[in-house]
Amino acid sequence: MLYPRESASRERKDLDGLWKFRADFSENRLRGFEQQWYRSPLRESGPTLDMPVPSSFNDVGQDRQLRGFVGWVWYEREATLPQRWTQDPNTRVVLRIGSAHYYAIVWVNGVHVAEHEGGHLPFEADISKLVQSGPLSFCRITIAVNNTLGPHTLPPGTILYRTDTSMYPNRYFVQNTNFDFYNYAGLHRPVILYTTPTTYIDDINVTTSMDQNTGLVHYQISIQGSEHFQLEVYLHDEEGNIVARGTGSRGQLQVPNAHLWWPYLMHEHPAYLYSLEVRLTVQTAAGSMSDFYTLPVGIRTVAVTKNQFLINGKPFYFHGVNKHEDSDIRGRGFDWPLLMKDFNLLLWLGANAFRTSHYPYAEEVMELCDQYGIVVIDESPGVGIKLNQSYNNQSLQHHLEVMEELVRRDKNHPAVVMWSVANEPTSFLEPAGYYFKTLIAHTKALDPSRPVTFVTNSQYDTDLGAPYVDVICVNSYLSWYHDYGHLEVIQLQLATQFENWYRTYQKPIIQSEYGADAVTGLHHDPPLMFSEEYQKSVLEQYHLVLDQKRKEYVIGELIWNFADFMTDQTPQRVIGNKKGIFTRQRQPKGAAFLLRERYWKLANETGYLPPEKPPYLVKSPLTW
Ligand code: BDP
Repeated sequence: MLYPRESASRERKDLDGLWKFRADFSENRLRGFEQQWYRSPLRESGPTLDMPVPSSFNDVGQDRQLRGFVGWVWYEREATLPQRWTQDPNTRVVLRIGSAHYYAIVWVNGVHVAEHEGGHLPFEADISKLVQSGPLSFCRITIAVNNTLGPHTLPPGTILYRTDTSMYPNRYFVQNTNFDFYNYAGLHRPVILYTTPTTYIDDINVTTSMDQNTGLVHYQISIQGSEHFQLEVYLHDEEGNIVARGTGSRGQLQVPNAHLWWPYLMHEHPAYLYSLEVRLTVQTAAGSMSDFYTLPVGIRTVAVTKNQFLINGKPFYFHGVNKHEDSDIRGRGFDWPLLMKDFNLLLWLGANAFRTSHYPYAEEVMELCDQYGIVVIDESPGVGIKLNQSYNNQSLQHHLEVMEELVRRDKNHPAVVMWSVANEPTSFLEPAGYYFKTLIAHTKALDPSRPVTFVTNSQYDTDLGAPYVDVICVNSYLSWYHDYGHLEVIQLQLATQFENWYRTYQKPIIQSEYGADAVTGLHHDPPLMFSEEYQKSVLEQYHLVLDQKRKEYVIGELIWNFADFMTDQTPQRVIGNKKGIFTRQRQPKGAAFLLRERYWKLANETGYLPPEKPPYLVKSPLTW
């Protein structure tokens, strides 16, 4: 699925801003459907709130009930359309929702146009007929979103009905989940309208390889709307020069002396991006019609050996973070200032990679990773898969579809070097073997160019999914969830962990999570749990072992977590998880400085070090 970019043939209208909003507090949560709230403007069926989009609805208001609301919420907004969109029969008008968590139903002018399951991937509807059928120059968009998670959703969840009326009110229920982040909900990413001609470039698939110094760009383009068309493709370098050209819907472009796409801190000129300009021409009875789309292309290769991860044939060591899409007030809502702050912090830290724990991130994030050279392990929302029933056919089928949507969306990003199909499933349960075998094989069939993994916290000798992964990604919280306070056991336990996994599988290993909570500003020396000193000490102990094992088969370390983040309320969480090396407001704890020293040292050993660390960036952001 192509990211909606403007071009000479495509326009885009952003629908960000305040939408009308109502949560359906009726007992069965179905009043909106019973009364058909989509039929007429929302204000006519009852009171509405103003709700920003993109944003989670949870933390914007002062209402505790709305914060924790489970069920259907209704969004609505009217959009005025340019006359050409509504009157030109050669224009196709598409409504695109970047992310609606979790299940969404969409109506335009009261007519059902789309339904989508899954909160982290985009979906769209062709609404041309609807907006071109009358004299109207505006349309009313209604989106009902349900955040309920069940045994077969991704992530899974359970609704617990509390029936003891001596303890709970009538029909009382709570949403339970098996993951450690708040189930924020709403329209989390941009909602837009865009146009294409009625015959249009539907998808482009690019893979790259190298033959000596010649870069090879293999492309495949799919067209919708007509079978009779001409296609021309031009590959431009960063200066805008055409370096290769081709025709037809598939082919191979050769780029002599290609500039490769290198990760941040691995090369003097990281993240080199070519642009693939695609021009479609169709002859119709009414004349000729064109569509133009330009896709950024990074030429790079990825390969895995039994103890290395190779990018462009050179060993790559992941030194980076796990993130969340999470911040004050907006929850999981997309926000440009926050995004830039996060990237500036990654550059400052000397991080060259992150994992999209525990769901796909916004497309704008992936674009920035391409541009800055931040390598991505792209994770599906397969988190919290714990119960036996979450391995059944219905769950597997949905998981396979989610991987299809994810690969379709992110396949062209050079920054994405590996897919992660899940995080910390109960992969020792009997049905997990078939489940992960099928899921990983399917993902590899969708994209043979990238390795596939899932992140485990099971034991090396009982994990039934590990035989199918290309890289072992293992999480451990030594001296945190057990041996509380006993920093002295970390080195031994970690070395044992690595040796067991490597001896069993002979595959490279990433320490995909490790860390400790630290409440910012809380100090204690000698270090005690929850102090900044303890967090630093845990990391130091891990680093001693990582420094030995990275000479052998450990190929990366990703701290848990980049920043503090919101979770459900439990006695273990003090307004969220505090394992961030930055606070939720993105201010550094002591551990951030420790990691910065380490990451720059690692970069110095393994890559190219720019003359000065950021904030003096390698390239000025203004030119990016
Ligand atoms: C890991 C999970 C992560 C949690 C972390 C923690 O993968 O989502 O937030 O533990 O407990 O098990 O801090």
